[in-house]
Amino acid sequence: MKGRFITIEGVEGVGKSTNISYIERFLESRDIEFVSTREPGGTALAERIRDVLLDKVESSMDPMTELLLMFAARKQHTEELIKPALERGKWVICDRYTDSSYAYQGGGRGLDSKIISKVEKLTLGSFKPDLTIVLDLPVKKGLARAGNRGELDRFELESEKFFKRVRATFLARAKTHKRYHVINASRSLSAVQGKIGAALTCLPALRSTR
Ligand code: Z5A
Repeated sequence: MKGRFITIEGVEGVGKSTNISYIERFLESRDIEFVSTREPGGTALAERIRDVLLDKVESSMDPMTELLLMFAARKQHTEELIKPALERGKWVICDRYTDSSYAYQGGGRGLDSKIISKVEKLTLGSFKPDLTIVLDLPVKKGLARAGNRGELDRFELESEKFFKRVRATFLARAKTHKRYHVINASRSLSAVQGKIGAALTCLPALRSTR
């Protein structure tokens, strides 16, 4: 792939959207063409699956159904948008990707990570991000930051315990590979963005711009 694939992860309210805007400005200032996208979603079909996944009417959704819908949306998104953009040399910034499935459907819902890994291999093969930024924040702080945004979706209705398991899974996964950069999102926005900039310049294509 000619472009680079960057994902940004973390529990609710850690500042993913806010910091994606920073990454966009960072790449613009270096004349790097990029596409910003999100999961679940990113294409017309995947956004329709997102609507089902987030709809609180679907309170009886089985965890395995939820996992398969996440990967169905991801497969479509990856083949229709992400890979073609990377092949054209564009960078892709994605708000959540496969690590969220390990954290939410694995850590949160209790599905075995080996099963998730099988579904990942079946749908994506060995395709993975080049860089994954995990924004980390105590769950209470994240929920407080995200609060007051109107009606809650199916995930936002989950308990603090659920989100603590999600956070723990992100942190455990981040220890397994050098593509992860964990950033303390409790700090000021400028401090967080300084760390994100440093993580970006670790990518081979940007090393010379350090
Ligand atoms: N999901 C899943 O289960 N499995 C999967 O495989 C995938 C997803 C891909 C999609 O939600 C849901 O799908 C998600 C997991 C599940 N559910 N949950 N929870 P989403 O990603 O679309 O939405 P979200 O996670 O709920 O994101 P969010 O609430 O929009 O949060 P955010 O983007 O991380 O935060 P933000 O909007 O950038 O910032 C929140 C506020 O904090 C805002 O007012 C900022 O100005 C402020 N902020 C940000 N940084 C700072 C700092 N450093 N200091 C002070 N204030 C700050």
